[in-house]
Amino acid sequence: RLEATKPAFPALEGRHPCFSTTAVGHARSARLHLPVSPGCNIDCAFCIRDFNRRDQRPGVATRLLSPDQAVEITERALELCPTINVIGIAGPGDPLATPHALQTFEKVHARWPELVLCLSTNGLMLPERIEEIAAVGVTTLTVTVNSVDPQIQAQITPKIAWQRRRLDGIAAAERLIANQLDGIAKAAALGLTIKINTVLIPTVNDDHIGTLAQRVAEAGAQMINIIPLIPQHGFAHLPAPGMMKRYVARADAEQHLRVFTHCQRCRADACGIPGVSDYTAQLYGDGISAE
Ligand code: CLF
Ligand code: SF4
Repeated sequence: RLEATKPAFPALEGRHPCFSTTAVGHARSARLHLPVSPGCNIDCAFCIRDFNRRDQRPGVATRLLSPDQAVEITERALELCPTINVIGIAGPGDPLATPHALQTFEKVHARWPELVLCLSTNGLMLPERIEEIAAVGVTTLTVTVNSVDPQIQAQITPKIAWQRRRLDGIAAAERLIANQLDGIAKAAALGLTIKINTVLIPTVNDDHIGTLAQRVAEAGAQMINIIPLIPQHGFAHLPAPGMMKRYVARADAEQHLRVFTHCQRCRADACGIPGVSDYTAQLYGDGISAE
């Protein structure tokens, strides 16, 4: 595989665990997730957001932090784990549904300009906020795109909140997909490095991965991460995709994009090298109180 020898993103190789593409690059540096974004503006059928110390999955954090508390946590995390190079915001809700994520990035960037800032979003607000995202110093962007076909997307995200109104079904799906592709194109034009996260959902989007990868690549994405479904909530009745389904999905995606294969389905308050070290319990052990 290409990944084993040649970095796809030389400036990020060994500096970003999710944008390194050589065999050793992923385990060289750590990321800290700051759980500052409580709410969401869409409703994915597989998503349960929660605050607990137990679950190892996206959408979960120990507690919510204010932007100022996030700066304090960053300070503590950098002492605990000096290999942190990346500050990510990935929830527990959508980082663009509330203003806290960009306020936090601004504060972190002013204090530690050398750290890479990484944003993960569903993309609904991306076209509207992309200038601001780039201005606060974010350089790596992940957009979760689970389908580019409204018929499929309507099953995955049956409703969204858009311009103070609720959209359902196909109308919701069309708006979300259009904003995601437009947002990706705008982010690419501003020079951000863009990864797509796609949740692989058996019987729903598993035959659609090649088409999806082609469309997001055309829009300007450079990499894709296929994340196996955790069957829960509205998709609790579906099986998690087996090894063969994951292999086929990655092979389909690889026709169009670099495929990231080291994802650990991180919590929204993760701290350390994904899959290697975890400082979250130490970080939240005492001190900073809930909002
Ligand atoms: Fe965090 Fe995501 Fe940035 Fe990485 S995680 S915001 S791109 S710094 Fe990475 Fe974790 Fe997988 Fe995400 S392993 S869940 S892909
Ligand atoms: Fe959950 Fe993210 Fe979907 Fe919002 S966009 S419902 S936080 S998975």
